Amino acid sequence: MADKIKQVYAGEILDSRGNPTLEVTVTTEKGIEAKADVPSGASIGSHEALELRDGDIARYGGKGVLKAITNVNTTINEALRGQKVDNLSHLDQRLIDLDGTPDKSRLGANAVTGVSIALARAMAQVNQVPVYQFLNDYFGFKIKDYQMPMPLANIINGGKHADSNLDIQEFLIIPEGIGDFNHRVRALAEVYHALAKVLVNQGYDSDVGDEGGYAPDLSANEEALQLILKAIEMTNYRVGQDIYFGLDAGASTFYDSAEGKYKLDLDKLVLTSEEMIEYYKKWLAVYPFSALEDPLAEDDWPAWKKITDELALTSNKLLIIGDDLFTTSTARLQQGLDQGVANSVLVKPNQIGTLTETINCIKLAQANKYEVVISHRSGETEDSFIADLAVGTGAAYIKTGAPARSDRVAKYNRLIAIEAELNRR
Ligand code: 2PG
Ligand code: MG
Repeated sequence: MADKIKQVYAGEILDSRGNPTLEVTVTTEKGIEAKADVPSGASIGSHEALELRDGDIARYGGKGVLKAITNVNTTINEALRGQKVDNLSHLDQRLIDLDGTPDKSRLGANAVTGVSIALARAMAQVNQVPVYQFLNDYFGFKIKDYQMPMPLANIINGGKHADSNLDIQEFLIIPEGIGDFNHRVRALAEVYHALAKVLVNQGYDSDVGDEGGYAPDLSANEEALQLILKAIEMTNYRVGQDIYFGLDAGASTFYDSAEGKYKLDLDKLVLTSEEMIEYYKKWLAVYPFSALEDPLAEDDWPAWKKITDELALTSNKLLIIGDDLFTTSTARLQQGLDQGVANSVLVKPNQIGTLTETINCIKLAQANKYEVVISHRSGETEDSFIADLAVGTGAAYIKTGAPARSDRVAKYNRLIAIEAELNRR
């Protein structure tokens, strides 16, 4: 007889920034217990689903999540209790219907995401398979040979993720030329440690930002690239063969929508959309880039179209990734597909709510040959679900921070374990 949900329960825990978040537990009548911890963003796209916070300044400065927790423990628990643990999309649809808003603002996207992921884990346990395999089987990806994703690792943090003067949010390294996942992680760690030496030698801080990357004050945004170049050169890895550059500009955070200008305070520049594109092109001519995420603001569609036409089509393999642009929404991704904007999508389950909606976005991207980059949030926990999500959906890339701090390393370690498990098969 099919197992049934006994209880859906949420409690308040802390994320990697020391802010409250939800831990959701699903228990079943046959004794299964599955958990999910919910991540949280800092540079949040305005088209994302709503993360419900209490707003009670006396508790955690207003960031408490007791309302979202109450929604799990009352409305959601009452609706799901007694349901069979066998049809995730059906249960996700119940969550969507219960919420009834376009942005999950009634129940809170944080409540919905936690429940959806905990349900997926419970179903994997019922089927006695790893989570990545459950996702592949249940959602019909038909992957026979699982591939390990290529990591994009943020080793210098700026923007809203660090108390540094960098306008650009994330400076990434991507070990495109390295085959084994295990070795990719080793390369990330070796470059990361070399970068600490470079920073200290030049008298800069080697303290870190929200995603474990260093957070020095620099003289210009481009200096971050120069420092990373030096760091790679100190290792045995070849720049532009083993390791490539990437960035997540997080451009919505320095775009002044009233003026229609990009304001790079550190570089003392106020740029039009066209000039912003030229700014990146100068960097692309010097450093071997393989990924540009959110180079332009979330609703600057004409400029997105221009940068896609100028860069994605001309250069061989440059990922132009929409994060705040697409917010894991099939509607916004479809708009991008219709207009020929970007060629890759960043996927964060809590930007949209349920896992089923997340998978729909992944499938829409894959059907249209857009690359999928599964992503952490800047506020994380030790939950490593996104590692299984990447492998189980055949996503070619994963972005999960520096190879440091447990909240980031948990995902790398889970991927190392998955690779070892696949190699033993
Ligand atoms: C991003 C993410 C993760 P946040 O912009 O890609 O790196 O940041 O979670 O703050 O939105
Ligand atoms: Mg981003």
